[in-house]
Amino acid sequence: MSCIQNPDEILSAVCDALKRENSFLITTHIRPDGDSLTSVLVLAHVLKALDKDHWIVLDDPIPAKYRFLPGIETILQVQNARPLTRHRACVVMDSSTLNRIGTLAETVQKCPLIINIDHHHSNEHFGHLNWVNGDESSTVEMGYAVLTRFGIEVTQEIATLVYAGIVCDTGCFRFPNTTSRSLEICGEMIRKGVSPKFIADKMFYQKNPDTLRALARALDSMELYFNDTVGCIHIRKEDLDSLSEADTEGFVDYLQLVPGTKVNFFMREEAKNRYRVSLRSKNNIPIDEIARVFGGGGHAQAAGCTIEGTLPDVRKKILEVLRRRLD
Ligand SMILES: [Mn+2]
Repeated sequence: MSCIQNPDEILSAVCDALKRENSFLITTHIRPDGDSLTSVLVLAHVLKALDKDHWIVLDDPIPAKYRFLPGIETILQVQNARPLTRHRACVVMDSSTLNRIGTLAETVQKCPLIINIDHHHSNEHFGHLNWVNGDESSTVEMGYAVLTRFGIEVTQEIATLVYAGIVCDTGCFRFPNTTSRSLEICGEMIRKGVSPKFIADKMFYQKNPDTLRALARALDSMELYFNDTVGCIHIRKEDLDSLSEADTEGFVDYLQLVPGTKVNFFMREEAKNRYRVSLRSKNNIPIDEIARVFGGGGHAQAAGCTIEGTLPDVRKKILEVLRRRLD
């Protein structure tokens, strides 16, 4: 475990390790999102510029809405990427625990050097080198800091990745993690040729008709609890047709539009008696603590977990934990 605390010192240590080692495995958490995907792709640009052997390997497939990201085709699925053991160093990005990277955790654990780069407050510092800063808007912003430290030219491709990652993790610059620094970086990325409309459309404002029908069914299930401070919606497996988890991402955010709600959640039936729960908090109730009660995690304002049980059971379990927190 590293004992370096100063963010600048740790950034230097990360850069030194990237210069020193020659073969890297780069990975991120399961259910990859815009920040995790852009983070690993930006880091790959750094390693490419340094002329290092590197592979990006993920446990889960890439959701369709992120396939526009430049370089996304270079990301390998774990089953197509064996053998992985020859890598000297492993960079894990945007993942608060080693378990969150899924089946790859076993391979990574055997790696002589694990570099952990993340912005989750709850990060478990599982690396040999841990650059964890909960005040960063996104992990891609940390990747961008590495890139600029090496003086690597920001191409339009890189700019698209950085902008997209920040937009994703700040919810289009709405979440409290939006910093002046993130906006400055995004301004710079626009100067490099990024189209804000193109990226916002790709990530947030393009839905196929099936997704909108599913959204209508989910919203129709809306219930409010505790004097209308907690909202919840759900969707059954049979109403999902072929929709993926990425398609229903953001459904919970519609509950956030109700002014009086403090905490909102969306229960998505994954299998019989198993629900994926997305939680959102509007003020100072750290929702990741609630998710952690059920073995999940995330950020203070946005978190998730998987809970076993029937729909009423799952709802009751969450409401009970929330009741204690809201008192
Ligand atoms: Mn992130």
